[in-house]
Amino acid sequence: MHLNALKEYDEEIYNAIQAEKERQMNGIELIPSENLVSQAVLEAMGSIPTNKYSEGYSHKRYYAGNEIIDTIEDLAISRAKELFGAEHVNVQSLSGSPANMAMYFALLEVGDKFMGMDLSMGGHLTHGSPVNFSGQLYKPIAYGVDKETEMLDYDAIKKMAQEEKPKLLLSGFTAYPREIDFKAFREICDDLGIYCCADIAHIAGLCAGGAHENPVPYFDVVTTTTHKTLRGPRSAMIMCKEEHAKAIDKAVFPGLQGGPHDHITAAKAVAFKEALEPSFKEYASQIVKNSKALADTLTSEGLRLVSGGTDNHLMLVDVRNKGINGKTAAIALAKAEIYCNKNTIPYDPGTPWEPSGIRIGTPVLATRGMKETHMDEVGKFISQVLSDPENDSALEKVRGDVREFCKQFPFYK
Ligand code: DSN
Repeated sequence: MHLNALKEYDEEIYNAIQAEKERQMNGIELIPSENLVSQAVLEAMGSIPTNKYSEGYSHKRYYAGNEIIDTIEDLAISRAKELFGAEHVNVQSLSGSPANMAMYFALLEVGDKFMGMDLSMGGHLTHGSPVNFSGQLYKPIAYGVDKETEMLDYDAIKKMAQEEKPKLLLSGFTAYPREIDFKAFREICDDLGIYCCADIAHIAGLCAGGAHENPVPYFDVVTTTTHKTLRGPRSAMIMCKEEHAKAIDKAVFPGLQGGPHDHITAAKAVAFKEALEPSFKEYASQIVKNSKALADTLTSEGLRLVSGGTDNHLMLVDVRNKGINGKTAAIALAKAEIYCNKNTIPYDPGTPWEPSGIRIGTPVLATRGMKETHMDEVGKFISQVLSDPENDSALEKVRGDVREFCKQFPFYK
């Protein structure tokens, strides 16, 4: 990475950025919402469209000099449409939470009822949590997973929707390890005549790469971040049916945002071009293959996985049979330079701060070129740490092995 001007002008920030790069390269990154962007995406993010103001939309701006920004935004939109089969795309949304806010603003009135997944079962804060605007401005009804199978029970969701009569049913999760039956959600919404929406932030890359069902062509509104499995810059977009295009665009600007971040729009366009390459299909499929292989190793190491396994990029590991909670597990793993996040599991007797599980995933591993065969080693590193989490010298030994292992998979120069 060439950061020459930065190095010369601000050594403290330069050194911190270099140290973060080293950390990312030395360790095993298992946080399923993270990824590593390409050099081309990085370059677009650090480019001069950042200097521009361009309130409004392509070819209808409130500031002069936006003809080239229009080209950038048009390219991002047309590539996103092609990638997901979307009728309309808003690429100005700044991040996942504002994208969901725009979706609610466009389709609901304050005080309306909608159904989303409980945060503690795998939903997101913006799916109706009481501590979030989505739970404060609207009346959220939370559904969860079945207590036995720890999977979505579509009949139960349907029954709840029939009883509660929400105006909108939201699918899409941050900690659900199974493939979502989007068609089942569509059927429930069709029966009740309600909006059918999804937040596919976690699985967007899997949907784009054909490794997972893509709901965009037949859902009303689908939001996503662009930086998770989609492997783009830290941002978001909203895809919808043409009939909702005006309301979505109005909700984003002027409803919620001012000037779009044009350098990030450029980087999104680059990421979408990458995701349209045939190699992205292999990438999406490799994420899932790695995830299943890692799940197999962890299971054979005696760890319990929520729902018994995974169909996507992530899994939830219930660490209680190691006599620890998710917080202790995540801290011990980080000492060995293996990064994950503590996470609640369905019907967790613990708290969000000290939950019973950890959430791990494989998007970064696949980006670094790891295959199923490497997952055995990754799983065994995890198992070694969780079997002896208080033993600092054992963790130090795993850390050394992890560093050696990671040297095989360089990414940033
Ligand atoms: N914070 C993200 C995650 O880690 O899943 C969701 O926005």
